[in-house]
Amino acid sequence: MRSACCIVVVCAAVATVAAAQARPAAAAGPIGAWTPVPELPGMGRPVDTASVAARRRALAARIGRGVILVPAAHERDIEREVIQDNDFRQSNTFFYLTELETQDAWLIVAPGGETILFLPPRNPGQERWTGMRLGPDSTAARLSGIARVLPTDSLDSVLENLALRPGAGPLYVPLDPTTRDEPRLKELAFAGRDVRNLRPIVDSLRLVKDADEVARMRKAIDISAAGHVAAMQAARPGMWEYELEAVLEAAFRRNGADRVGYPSIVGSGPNTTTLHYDVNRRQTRDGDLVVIDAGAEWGQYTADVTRTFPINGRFTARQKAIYDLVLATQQAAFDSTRPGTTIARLNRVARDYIRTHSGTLCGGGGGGGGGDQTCDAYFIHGLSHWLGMEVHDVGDYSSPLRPGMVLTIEPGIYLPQEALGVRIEDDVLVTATGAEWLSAKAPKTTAEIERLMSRPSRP
Ligand SMILES: [Mn+2]
Repeated sequence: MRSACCIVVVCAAVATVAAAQARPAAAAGPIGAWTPVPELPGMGRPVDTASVAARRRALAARIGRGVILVPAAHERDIEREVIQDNDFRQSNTFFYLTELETQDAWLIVAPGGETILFLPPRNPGQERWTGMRLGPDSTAARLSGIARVLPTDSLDSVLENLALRPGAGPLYVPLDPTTRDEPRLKELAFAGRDVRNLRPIVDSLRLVKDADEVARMRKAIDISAAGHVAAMQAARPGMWEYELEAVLEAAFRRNGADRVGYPSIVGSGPNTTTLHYDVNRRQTRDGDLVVIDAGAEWGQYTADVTRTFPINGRFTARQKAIYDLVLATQQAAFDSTRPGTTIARLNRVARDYIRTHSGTLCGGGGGGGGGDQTCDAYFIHGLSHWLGMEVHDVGDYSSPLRPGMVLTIEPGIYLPQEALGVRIEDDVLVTATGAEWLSAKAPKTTAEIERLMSRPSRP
């Protein structure tokens, strides 16, 4: 399941580039453009067959003895299920092991990594409604890179032969909200089989992204940066928050985003201090700051980027003082990001930085002159979370960083008495020697933001 938000609330929780991003999509082409595979449902994207095979082998090696059984997500009934938000999205576990956006499929990975894909038979009458589906045939074998593809009605007999014979070892299935109502899994569990949860094992593999995953994330993040740039350029005092949201999400879609990774947060003035404000109904006023916390999803992976900017294009001295403190805090945390450290340690680095560099910027009566307290008491959420197929991605939060992990770094200071909140959030890839900013294409210094906003584009 995806989180509906983008900050971990618990405390455990470039101008030239910008100009390029701001060009009309037609000039450079959409960022998320790809070559569709007409034979896949929804003209899906090509499967990186080598990457998914490597993930399945890694999973089988981790498990040793035992058989893995994973269901795909099901078609949703648009008459009865979540009718305002009814597009099909594959289950992350199934996607991780197949990269197929195919409904009602099943996957078996047997000891040694032998893989069998089960697909429902095609139904031409139904495809008039749903569009083409992948069927159990040689096309599916070619596109998935899985040689053995069988119809779903043979799943039970194959499973009986393979997994349920004596000595076969446990049966690993994902036990999570997406499979809670899966009758087959219930039957296996209630039949007294040795059924174990696959999720913790897959989730630990998902912590370190492979090259294909990083490429997908870069695309989602570049699309998101283009959206933030578009929103900044469109901003005018008097605009409604939802107008900014529309500009932002139009740029996401124009650049090929599949959907938003989570509901976009567009908070102005007092709403900048509400962490998960996503109502987006207030009219902005001259002098407001705006916090936009929004990420596009592309190829099943999501970005999570926050920018704070003045609706009129100019930071006040007070806004700039708070902003620059948040920005420097983020840089301090980034400078400490390298293999071996932990999110908890980065959190401490950020808090120490705010405490020792904020003087008496916060507290007091507010109103523009600063106060009598350091600002760390106003940094009320966690610094970082993992990022991937989920905005708060899976995996153990105490894991020391390793190359290939992707996390957010998102300090913020929120002063409700001044209607002044600043959050800056970037997505960061851990490298062999340190870290790489993935979301640097969204302008971030006050000078960069003011420069961008002084060259507005009329949408
Ligand atoms: Mn976040």
